[in-house]
Amino acid sequence: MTDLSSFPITKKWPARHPERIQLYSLPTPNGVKISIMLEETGLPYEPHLVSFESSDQTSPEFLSLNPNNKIPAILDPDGPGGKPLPLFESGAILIYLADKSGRFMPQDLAGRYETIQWLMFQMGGIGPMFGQLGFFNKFAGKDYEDKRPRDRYVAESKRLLAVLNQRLAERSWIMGDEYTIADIATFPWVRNLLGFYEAGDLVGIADFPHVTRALAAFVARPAVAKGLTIPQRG
Ligand SMILES: N[C@@H](CCC(=O)N[C@@H](CS)C(=O)NCC(=O)O)C(=O)O
Repeated sequence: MTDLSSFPITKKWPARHPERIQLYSLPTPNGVKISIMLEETGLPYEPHLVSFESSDQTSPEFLSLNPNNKIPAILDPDGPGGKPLPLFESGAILIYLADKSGRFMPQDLAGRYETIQWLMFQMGGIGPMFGQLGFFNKFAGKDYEDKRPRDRYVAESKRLLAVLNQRLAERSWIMGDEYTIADIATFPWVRNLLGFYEAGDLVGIADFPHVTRALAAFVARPAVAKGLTIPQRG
């Protein structure tokens, strides 16, 4: 019987199925990357809701797994060498789950590095820039009189969308015919930009038809539809 009791996070979020991957998350664009990946691979997992309303992410139990107080995080009872592996940062978790399942990552080394390159493009570009645009367009930053910060993130988001649009002009997915973790990382953020952040017109999304076509194919996948709802909000 797997025992995860030495991990303090399991005191706040007890593992009912300790033999399964424990997911600590919330259905945000970073969180759903991992629930979608888990749904796509079929790896058994147990989701736990980390509520921002009750500041769960800054609790000592959560910080014991991720000192950076951000979701998503996982605890795999069956990590390398059969030992439990705690992991945070969605890009690292996606690579780990791709390696564990043998899915959604090209088998050849050049293809692997190219996929990681586009994953990093999302992690270092699309995620942080779209996130700032959301802040300045919809949340607290929208009341700032000085529109220069907002305009800076609009311009940068447009530039990133143009790069992605060009990449997708002659490919179904970021890596071509093969759907990979680069897509799983990227499209939740594009969806959020157009939906929750209400920034479609602001970035001129009509100028990026290959992006919207791939986004439509992404959200039509059953595993994506399911992953977008996990963990269920209380
Ligand atoms: N680079 C991190 C970013 C994670 C992140 O920003 N998570 C947000 C939700 S999308 C969060 O947990 N925010 C809570 C907080 O900042 O207190 C990753 O990709 O895992």
